[in-house]
Amino acid sequence: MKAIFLIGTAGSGKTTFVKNFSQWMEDKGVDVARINLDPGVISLPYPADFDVRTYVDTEKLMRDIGLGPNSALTVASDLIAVKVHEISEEIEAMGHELALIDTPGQIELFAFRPVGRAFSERFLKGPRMVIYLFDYVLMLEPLSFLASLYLCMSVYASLTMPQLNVINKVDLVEPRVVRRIEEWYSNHLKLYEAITKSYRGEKLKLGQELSRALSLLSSLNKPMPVSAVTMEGFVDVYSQVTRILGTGEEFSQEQAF
Ligand SMILES: Nc1nc2c(ncn2[C@@H]2O[C@H](COP(=O)(O)OP(=O)(O)OP(=O)(O)O)[C@@H](O)[C@H]2O)c(=O)[nH]1
Ligand SMILES: [Mg+2]
Repeated sequence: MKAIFLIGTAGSGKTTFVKNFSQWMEDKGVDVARINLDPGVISLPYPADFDVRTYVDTEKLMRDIGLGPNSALTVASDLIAVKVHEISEEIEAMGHELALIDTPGQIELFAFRPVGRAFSERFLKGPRMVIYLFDYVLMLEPLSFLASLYLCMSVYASLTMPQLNVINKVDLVEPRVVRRIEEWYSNHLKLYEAITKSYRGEKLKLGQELSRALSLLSSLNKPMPVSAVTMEGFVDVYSQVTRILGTGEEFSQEQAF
């Protein structure tokens, strides 16, 4: 079974994306399993074929060990990491073609803890990839745009799976904002100019330094605009997913992006 992990900052739309993209793919005849790996979610808007909350109970961890909500989630995340084999066998036995996997709101709980490494290396038998969701709301200012790119790159560095980067919630922003963000991404000089216009002092210095290092991020694919709500961009996402997962062969950087 092939695997797609949805990763992104809190509220970026991972769960909505899993709900609507799985439905969209099913309508195209793809046999999709909806997998919830978020131990902290209260309710899900899609019928999960597998729900990690059957393996770990975050509220019980809070009650029994006296943990606060965030440390209970980190313990839950580490408990899931040691169960990767068991979870993988259970899902593989369902015999679906593709697993679409929802991950926790706090990005670090999955991407930067042992669970991320375990799932990126040992989950299911088929090829795996990440769809990384940027959120337009966090990319409107030059410095927050840069912070978003560096976070995306950190996820790639941590998991080293082929990563398709998309910017979600395009339905909420005006076309000129979409164009501006595309321009900052493709033309570093434009971003440098925006930084120079927007900031003074330490922020200006930091922005200039960070934008100079942008060339280091050239291995990131240019993020595609999508909307998990209106489904705009799903066709393009699907064609990239097919390209990346299609062959089932070992991926190389060139194949991935
Ligand atoms: N307009 C619009 N709203 C969206 C889109 N995607 C998600 N949302 C909204 O954003 C909010 C958060 O969406 P979720 O799907 O719960 O986001 P998430 O990343 O799973 O959130 P956490 O798991 O809490 O991190 C909800 O109110 C969604 O309806 C989108 O493409 N467009
Ligand atoms: Mg969610």
